[in-house]
Amino acid sequence: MKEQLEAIQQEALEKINTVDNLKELQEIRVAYLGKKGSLTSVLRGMGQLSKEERPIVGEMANRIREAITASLDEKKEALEKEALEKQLEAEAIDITLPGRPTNVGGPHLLTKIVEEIEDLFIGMGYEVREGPEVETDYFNFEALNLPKDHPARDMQDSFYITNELLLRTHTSPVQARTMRKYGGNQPVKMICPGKVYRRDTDDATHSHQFTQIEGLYVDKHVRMSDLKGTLDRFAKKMFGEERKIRLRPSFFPFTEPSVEMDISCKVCHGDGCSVCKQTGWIEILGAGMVHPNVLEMAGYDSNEYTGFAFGMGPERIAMLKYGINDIRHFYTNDRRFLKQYHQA
Ligand code: 2NL
Repeated sequence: MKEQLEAIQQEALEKINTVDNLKELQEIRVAYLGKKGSLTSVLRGMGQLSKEERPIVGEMANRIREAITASLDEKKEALEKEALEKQLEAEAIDITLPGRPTNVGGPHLLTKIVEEIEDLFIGMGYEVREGPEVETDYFNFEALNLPKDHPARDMQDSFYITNELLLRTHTSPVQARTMRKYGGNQPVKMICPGKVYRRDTDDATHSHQFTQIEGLYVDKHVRMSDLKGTLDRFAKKMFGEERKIRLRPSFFPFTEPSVEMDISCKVCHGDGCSVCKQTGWIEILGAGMVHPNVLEMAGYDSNEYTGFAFGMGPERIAMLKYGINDIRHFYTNDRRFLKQYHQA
């Protein structure tokens, strides 16, 4: 019986040694130590042994059972560890891979230019006002000294919605509305940025929809020199303190006298080059003293109140400032264009 037990031990330990998976290991456990296992069935035969032999064989059987159990447990632990390591390796994440780049957006160049201009005038005491893009014929034309038969109405072909409603062709109606609201007895100092619409064929310098910023300052004793000083400050802040301005006589139905403002050319400093078309000057905006008719229609006594107004196109300002040669870049939203003007 002792030999039998020893043979079982040796056989079990060898099998445990060579097994390479948990399933077979469990089968070995059952085959030797289970209810019908070989060690168990040998022990069942212990009743046939003599009294002297029984404790010796019993002690031996216990030792063998412990040895097999220990070996099984050790192997189980080893196999489990191996399986865990394999799993961890298979599920490993390579943290050295570079991450996916995130695209960070930013304000459109036009938005930034408009805000820069706004800030500049806020600094001079102006308030920023907005108004409707669908306007009445009255506020878009009539209130700005452009009566129904005025030839200037043909000058700017408009998008009409009904006989009385159209897409505004300039932001002046916002100013006309504001003057009307202040009732003719309070000063007005405002700028109005916004989208405007004209029936134009789009090309490098024309767009059927573009942006305008107009400014208006109405008070007692507002003079042409106030306009000139304000525009000079604006031009130098926007384009550089070394820039000069000049005013040329012009015509707008809503201002009298009317002027156009040029800034000195940055490229040639007045000598003449291709940027300024050999003139040394670049046109920036239109302006003038508010026409008495416009003041009177808004309820102001034009003998007591005077004012100046100006209008500019932020697209043009941005094009000059950054050397952009096509206004359509502002509206086609090619990211290669847009991303040049914001930091990621
Ligand atoms: C230009 C010229 C201008 C105005 C706009 C204005 C508004 C009121 C009264 C008088 Cl309510 N004038 N606006 C005046 C002169 C010129 O714009 O070339 N804009 C791009």
